[in-house]
Amino acid sequence: MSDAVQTQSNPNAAFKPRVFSGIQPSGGLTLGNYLGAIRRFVEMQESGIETLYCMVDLHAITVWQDPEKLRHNTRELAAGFMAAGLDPKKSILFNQSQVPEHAQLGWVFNCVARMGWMGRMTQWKDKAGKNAEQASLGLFAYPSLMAADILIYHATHVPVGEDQKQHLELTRDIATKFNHDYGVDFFPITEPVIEGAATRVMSLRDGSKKMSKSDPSDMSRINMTDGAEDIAKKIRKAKTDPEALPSDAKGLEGRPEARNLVNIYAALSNQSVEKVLADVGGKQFSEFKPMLIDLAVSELAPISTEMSRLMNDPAEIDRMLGLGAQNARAIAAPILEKTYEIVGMIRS
Ligand code: AQP
Repeated sequence: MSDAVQTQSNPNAAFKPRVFSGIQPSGGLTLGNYLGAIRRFVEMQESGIETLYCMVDLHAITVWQDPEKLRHNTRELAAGFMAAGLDPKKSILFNQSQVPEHAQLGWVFNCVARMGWMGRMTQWKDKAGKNAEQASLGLFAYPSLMAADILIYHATHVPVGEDQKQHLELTRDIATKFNHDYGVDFFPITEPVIEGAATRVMSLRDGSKKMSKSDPSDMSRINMTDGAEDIAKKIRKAKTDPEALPSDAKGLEGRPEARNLVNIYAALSNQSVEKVLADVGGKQFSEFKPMLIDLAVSELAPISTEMSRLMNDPAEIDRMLGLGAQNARAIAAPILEKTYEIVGMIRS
């Protein structure tokens, strides 16, 4: 069992350990998704806990998606999952819209969650910006559907990047309020698993902004489909400062771009930041960047090659997603039925 699952205090002793997480097919996968989420997904899969990983297409349409691109991105995300080591024989891999119980439980949670809770979400504020009146209702209610994604499986642990911490807290609030309102102990209080040197990979152009698949600048991110040349170009052009690298983590304070590249190096090489700085401290970026390029290419190129191989057979990806959805529904359907019974719906 994963250390993260074992060592955290367990308010969910009555629930079987189960891991759920999802990624939006709202663009191509980035190095941020890979280091912050997918690598952790693979570790948890290999630890023997039951794992479900979802392409959350219903979340993706909270902002406009071209239908053909959405279909392509969903298949590409499935290919990325498998190329990075997720195995449909070990994990349940599926897309959200094929499991209607997510949206059905999401509606119940829309009636449990409060408007004020949603309005405080920083991702809502960032994405809706000053134009909240024009944002979709779905974007506002996004965290309620996310709570349903997790709780429809009674998932006890959710591996995510740092940016999702607030949404996970809200999931816990929804579970707590539901349990309290109906006088039950039905939903677990899910634990986020946020670990590693790269829980928040930053933009290569601006160390204060998260690396994101929807950033308008392609130079801000490394895509999991980028070839060696693009990876090298983006790292060579990544913003830095004129100082040499420090030899301890304290020396990265106030240097967000330097910190980001060191964190990426540490995560890709499975070393601590301290160990990396002990080795590279005193080097200029002109020396460090080629080291990072070699490492990133050697780690990412095989994944991108495998993704394109898998993308040559979209029918096989669709078949795999269909099977995954059936397996997911086998867990979700009884939990939805029980939820409906608890809230007083007639089931005949
Ligand atoms: N930069 C990042 N560093 C570490 N982890 C990250 N994640 C995303 N960006 C980083 C983690 O990846 C998982 C999937 O995220 P998502 O696609 O559902 O939504 P997101 O967090 O909004 O990701 P993006 O790339 O920024 O997508 P867009 O641009 O569409 O909003 C999550 O676990 C997230 O923490």
